[in-house]
Amino acid sequence: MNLTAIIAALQQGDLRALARAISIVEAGGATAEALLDQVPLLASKADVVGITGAPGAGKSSLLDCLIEVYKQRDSRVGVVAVDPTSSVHDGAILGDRIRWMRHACSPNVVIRSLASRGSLGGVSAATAAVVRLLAAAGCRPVFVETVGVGQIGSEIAGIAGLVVALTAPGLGDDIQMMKAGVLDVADLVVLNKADLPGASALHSALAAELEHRGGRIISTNAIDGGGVAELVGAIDELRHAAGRTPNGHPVDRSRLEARIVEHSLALLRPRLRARLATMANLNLPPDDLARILAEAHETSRPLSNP
Ligand SMILES: Nc1nc2c(ncn2[C@@H]2O[C@H](COP(=O)(O)OP(=O)(O)O)[C@@H](O)[C@H]2O)c(=O)[nH]1
Ligand SMILES: [Mg+2]
Repeated sequence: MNLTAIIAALQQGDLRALARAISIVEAGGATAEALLDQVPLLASKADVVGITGAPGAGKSSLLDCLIEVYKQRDSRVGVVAVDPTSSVHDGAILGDRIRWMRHACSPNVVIRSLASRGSLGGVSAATAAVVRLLAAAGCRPVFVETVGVGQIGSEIAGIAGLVVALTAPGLGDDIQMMKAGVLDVADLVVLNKADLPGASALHSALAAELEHRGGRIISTNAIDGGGVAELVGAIDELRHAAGRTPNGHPVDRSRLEARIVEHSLALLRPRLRARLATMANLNLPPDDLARILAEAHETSRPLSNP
């Protein structure tokens, strides 16, 4: 099958063609580029919902509940689980596979795990490409699970139109840390493990913080499904709202800016790394090197003001 035929088949919803296309994209190189050139861009980023949070917060468990709801609907649901810390053979991804196995025979569910140990700069590019393939094959929405630690967590904002940040009691994921990172790009905050001690105090503290920002918090229990209906309602509402606003985002300006910055960083990171690799000595203080790198980048590509 040539690339055009693969894409035509996947757009008809052919799962084997989809699997084939994903393998090509994962292998990378010129064939991957040629294939992606022919895949339509996402019509609306509101069709991509990012679920981010620290390891162990319950992202995969909660996604299991969400898949159960969304697979009952007319459209297909997609899940892309990205774990930059594991390889496909590691426990984390294997655990997700087993957990999600009960959905595997449903023609309405497409699940894909991506492992990308050691190539942080590549996480968003590979993920974005696979997400586009799933969307082209009719998945609405595509959920993307990413480990929300530092940069990787906020990179999701460049891919997803809607970002759900997950936390749970006892993760040491305190509010100061969330404020410094993921709260800026989250459209919805979920406090999972609502059954655990400390959950209601954490809920109140997060709610107080979010009140300033106009954000919303929902408590869930991924084990018994508590709060899942409310979460689905909120996700649907935000996706619907996103579809109606001219710029496709239901967010205020500061969040939009945070999102654009994250996306730009994701694009710049590999270029800066490549540039750094060509620099002869790295003995200067890191701050000076960073400044030199940033200035060199600025002068090599003047910003035009459209
Ligand atoms: N008590 C409790 N445990 C949960 C809940 N959600 C998930 N867990 C457990 O927390 C652990 C980590 O969950 P997992 O979904 O793998 O987290 P992830 O790393 O964020 O994907 C697992 O042992 C789950 O069974 C919950 O709502 N309550
Ligand atoms: Mg997980």
